[in-house]
Amino acid sequence: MAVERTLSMIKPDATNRNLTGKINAKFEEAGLRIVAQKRIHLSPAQAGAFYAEHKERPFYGELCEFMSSAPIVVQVLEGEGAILKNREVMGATNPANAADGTIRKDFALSVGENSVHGSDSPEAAAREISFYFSGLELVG
Ligand code: IDP
Repeated sequence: MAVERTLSMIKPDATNRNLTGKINAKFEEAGLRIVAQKRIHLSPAQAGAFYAEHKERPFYGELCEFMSSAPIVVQVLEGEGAILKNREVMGATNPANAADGTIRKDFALSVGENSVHGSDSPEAAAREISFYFSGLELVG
């Protein structure tokens, strides 16, 4: 399987509860390497731009408000099959449906406040990584 990179966000509900280290441990235990990472605070407009593909969905306003409510940690994870592997480590969108041992099962509060984001395709990963990181910030 090819080595891939994927974009991850540790969301406000998790940064508020000081869970960055515990979540990063799950990534590293799964063989995902954190090759870039920074803590930022999105404006509502920046959150809206990141989630533009969801703008027709009923939860879009709530999602943008939540994602700009506190700092987030944005990161690039690297590894074999990293995009799918990260989705597995994250668990289902709704923590009620997430498998045991996943980040969302262990830490998420609700379907909205679900602790992490991960790119869902190679195209999304490329777009989302370049949304937050320049080439100079990505360690080879
Ligand atoms: P994903 O993050 O698992 O890929 P998506 O369906 O792409 O899930 O939704 C993006 C984000 O929007 C979710 O992670 C969650 O924070 C939020 N979201 C999704 N569905 C709902 C909902 O029904 N109510 C509130 N927020 C939602």
